[in-house]
Amino acid sequence: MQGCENPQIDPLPRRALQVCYRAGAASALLAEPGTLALLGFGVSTPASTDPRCLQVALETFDAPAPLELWQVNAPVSCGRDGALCWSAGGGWLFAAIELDEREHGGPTATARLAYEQLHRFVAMREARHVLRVWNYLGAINHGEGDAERYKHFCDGRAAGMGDFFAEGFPAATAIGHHGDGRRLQVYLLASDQPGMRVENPRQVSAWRYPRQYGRTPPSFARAMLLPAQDVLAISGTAAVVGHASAHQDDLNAQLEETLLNLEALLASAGMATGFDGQSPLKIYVRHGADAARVRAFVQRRLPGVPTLLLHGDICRRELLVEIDGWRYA
Ligand code: 3EB
Repeated sequence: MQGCENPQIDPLPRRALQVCYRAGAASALLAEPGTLALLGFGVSTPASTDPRCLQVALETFDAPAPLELWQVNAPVSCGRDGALCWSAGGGWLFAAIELDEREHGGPTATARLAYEQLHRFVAMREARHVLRVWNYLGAINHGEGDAERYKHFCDGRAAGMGDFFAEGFPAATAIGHHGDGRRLQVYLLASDQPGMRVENPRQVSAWRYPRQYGRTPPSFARAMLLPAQDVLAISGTAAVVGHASAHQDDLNAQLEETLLNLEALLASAGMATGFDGQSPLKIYVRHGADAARVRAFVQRRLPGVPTLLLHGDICRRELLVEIDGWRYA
């Protein structure tokens, strides 16, 4: 982890959501005012039963494993609703669900159920505008062609969404974890005001991908400008140009292409170029053996940016790396 500079110094504006990586004990971070969510990575982080805590099933290459902290400038309430955990405050909502495919009949039915339950819950809340979703599933590339598990996930996700996103999809990430292969984790950020979707002019919008990538095109926007705040929530971004994967087997070229895509997104959102100490990024690396090269790239090309390196499979087999995160104006 590269450091998150003292995010506590300036008081948060009233509507703000602050995301950063922090070292330290989960209990202390949960006790800070305005903590909406606390995400741990891998098996090494102590689990907590607080509904605001989620243990993400991706191992990190960073030691000690940092925590991702979401904070708002308002009192926070939280609870559980069936398999779902949630917290809310200041017009923001965090909701998470974890399901075991063995109990729900495979990846399609499980993704469908996860999205139906999230959709049902969010629809009852004031914060009903889903801005950003993260999806972590096991063995994402297992199965050939249309039988690949990611394709089944895309089917179930679209079915579970129903017409809830008729006005446009949220920003998203979908990554394969190396934990218990039947465990699906989905968590989201919603708000009481809509955000603004941003697409990447260098890329075909994912929901318009041609048939060769699957029966059901992936249901996500490339990025989302958060409401009432100059913050861009950036979807999983990889070396996809047009609709094709670029630079097969070339890690550095994929990383450079991914940076070009990230810069194109910033431009498309009307933001200045570059990332800085306020803009935490996650970098998903397919092969553990590539982690050192990815870290060297990040130090050279994204100096001073808080980054978290995670071991995860990208939904197209030829893609070695993917980046998502936040850009604060
Ligand atoms: C891509 O550009 C890479 O299925 O939710 C990126 C972000 C990708 C989100 C998803 C997939 C998803 O198509 C893959």
